[in-house]
Amino acid sequence: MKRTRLTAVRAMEILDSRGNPTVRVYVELEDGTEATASVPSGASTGENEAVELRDHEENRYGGKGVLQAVANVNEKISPAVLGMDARQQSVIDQRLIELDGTENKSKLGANAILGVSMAVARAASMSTGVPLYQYLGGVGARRIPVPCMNILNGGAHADNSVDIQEFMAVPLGAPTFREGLRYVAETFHTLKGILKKRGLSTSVGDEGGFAPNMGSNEEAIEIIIEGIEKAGYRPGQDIAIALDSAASSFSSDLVNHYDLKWSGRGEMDSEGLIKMAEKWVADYPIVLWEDPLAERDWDGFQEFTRRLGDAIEVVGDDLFVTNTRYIKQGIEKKSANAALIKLNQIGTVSESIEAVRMCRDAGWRSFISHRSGETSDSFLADFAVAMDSGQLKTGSACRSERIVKYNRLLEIEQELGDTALYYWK
Ligand code: 2PG
Ligand code: MG
Repeated sequence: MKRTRLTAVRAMEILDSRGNPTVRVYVELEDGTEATASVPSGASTGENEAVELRDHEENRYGGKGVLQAVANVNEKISPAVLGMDARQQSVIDQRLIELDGTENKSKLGANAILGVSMAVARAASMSTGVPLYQYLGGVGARRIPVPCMNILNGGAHADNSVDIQEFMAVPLGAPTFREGLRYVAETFHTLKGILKKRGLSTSVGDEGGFAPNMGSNEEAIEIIIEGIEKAGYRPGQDIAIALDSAASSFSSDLVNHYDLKWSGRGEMDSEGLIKMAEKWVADYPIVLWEDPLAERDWDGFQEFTRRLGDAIEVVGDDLFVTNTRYIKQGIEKKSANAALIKLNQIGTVSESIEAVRMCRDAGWRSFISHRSGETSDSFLADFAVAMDSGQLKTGSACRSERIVKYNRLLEIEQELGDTALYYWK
């Protein structure tokens, strides 16, 4: 009999990749296992995300301290879960949800709750001697996700003249994850050379993608295609392109009014954006488009999916916030054909798994994602393999908080040897 009961649960305040405070949780089990987990933090957040509890004490970290969330772990969550069996993930997560008692985890904070939820999963996997991806995904978990590498940043993630938040290189033609990672890392480096040659900035945005001032969004796509070719790959066949518009960040009413303010292209309605997207999908090798419209623009999403959903993957991020309540609506209304999955948008490992399950049952894809504020925790890599989703985004080929996830995937692939699977669809 494994001795996997929780004997200690505590938290501390650490810094994320932007230098803002976040929560790290430590748990211990009866058998002496010790595990930690650190919680990420977004910048372009959806309004229905679970609440990230911040102290709002202006004289500490500009109000961004998380000492209250830390205290909630130490004083409220710890006494409620001590003695519970770490292998009972869903029971523990349910306990956390009930202890909080609010719709959006605003009482204890999703940052406090998720830290505990992740640390419990990790501790249970360590104690049982099963790697985290297998512990969460079962012995059949052997598909390594295609790394959708964010190589150019704009919007709220950068200080430049590009509206689209993320331009990703998708190595869908590679035979293995290791090769796919090489394809896109080489493209990243080649792109740097092209930008340099043109006198454009090679400084990077929050997720490590370049953030140059381009003449237009189209020019940004074209320079990426040039990078793919110059690196020796065939655009569309070896490496395709994925976009995250994060359109809520340039919509004043979040419904139908958009202003492509960073590029200066100006105002348009949903129909204008959809027409623009149709042209881009016809002109460029785009295979996936996340948040092409704003988070309250359900009609726009529906129309976008009606017109482009057969050609590309349409992903809802701010629209669904990893919440089955909204994903269900999306499935009924055919608002998309995939959901982005971010653990801290919903706040527990079990609810994130539920969101993935709902997608799978509907024939949708799930796209596993980091946040723009990250930590050195590689949990996401194991989670992506466990969820069998076949696709993940975790930033560019620089910044260690991104690379640590890629490196963990390399490890998993090596461990699986010839049994590892890698394919786009
Ligand atoms: C997104 C994410 C992650 P943030 O919009 O998809 O890339 O950004 O974490 O800032 O919400
Ligand atoms: Mg997004």
